[in-house]
Amino acid sequence: MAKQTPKKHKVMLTGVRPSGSITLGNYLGAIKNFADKQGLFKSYIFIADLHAITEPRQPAELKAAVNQCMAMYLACGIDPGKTVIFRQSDIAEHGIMGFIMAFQTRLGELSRMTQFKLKSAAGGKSGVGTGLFIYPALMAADILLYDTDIVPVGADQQQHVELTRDMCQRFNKRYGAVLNEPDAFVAPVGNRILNLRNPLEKMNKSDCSDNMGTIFLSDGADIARKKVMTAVSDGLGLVKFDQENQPGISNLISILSCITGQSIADIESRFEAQGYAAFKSAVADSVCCLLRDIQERYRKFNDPKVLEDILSDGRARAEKIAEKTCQRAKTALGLA
Ligand code: AQP
Repeated sequence: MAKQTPKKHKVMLTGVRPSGSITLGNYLGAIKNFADKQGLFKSYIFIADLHAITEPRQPAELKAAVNQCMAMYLACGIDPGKTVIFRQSDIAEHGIMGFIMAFQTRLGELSRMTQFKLKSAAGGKSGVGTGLFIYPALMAADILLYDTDIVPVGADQQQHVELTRDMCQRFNKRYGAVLNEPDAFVAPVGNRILNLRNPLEKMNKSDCSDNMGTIFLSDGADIARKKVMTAVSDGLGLVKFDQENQPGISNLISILSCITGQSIADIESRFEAQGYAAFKSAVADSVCCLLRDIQERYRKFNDPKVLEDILSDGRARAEKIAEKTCQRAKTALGLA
């Protein structure tokens, strides 16, 4: 039986779909946490382009979004010297392993996924593509192929990492200790950045409020400031972290805390006697400063030759690991 060999280093992996411009939610919920920890683990980050085709897209737009995502990773501090950066569709094993993992799950489990329920309800059942239903199996494959131990994700993806653990346990129970069981890392603050116009909804790449509820990492300073200053608040006039009664203000506190590293308690006391205008202005300053730094680096890295070289190196390094794990799974199944 082909089993895992013991590892020298723990493995960390995450990915973002190139399904639009990267948002402040993607950054604070996943990319920043990954970048902060990349030296501590054997690290892999990928551009989840196969996940981006769960909905139909213009091919040219997808290609452009892949390059943008790649340059944004670098601009957000992902260091190719410490992290293997690759494009999911470059590694054929994601497709094979995704197919294998699809057979380790049940219709009931996939239908219970909150994101499937929310997005299918919004789209109307008849218009829901199979991709939305089945993609957690591909996500499990993405994670398991690299013997991943830790997956930094936002709260919306935690359930899918838990399902990955279930699939992994089921596979190992049937076929031996072949796959490594991962854990999600969900940061205590910033794991669910909310839409600035509707703080009951997650901040999404596809924003229904004329994009005024979502801060994109590519936003100019004027527009980003306007989005923060016009963010929905409440009539209480208190800068207090209370997600139930003050979701909009609590969201802005989380954003400020994640960007500056100040604790929630420190932020509350700093703005205790000040109104929302002063508080929002401080949040806007921190966001604009972050975006300015990211965009400066983005301009530096957005060179097709540089990006292609990094991706081709990442492909070679990721492929070696993915091939081995996939082979192990195929052998266990009797396919090799
Ligand atoms: N609002 C958020 N707060 C915290 N974390 C978030 N993530 C996404 N939105 C937030 C985390 O970012 C990582 C990459 O997510 P993705 O590529 O799966 O993004 P998505 O969920 O497809 O993005 P959107 O913005 O929700 O896109 P649409 O509008 O196309 O559905 C993940 O770790 C995710 O948890």
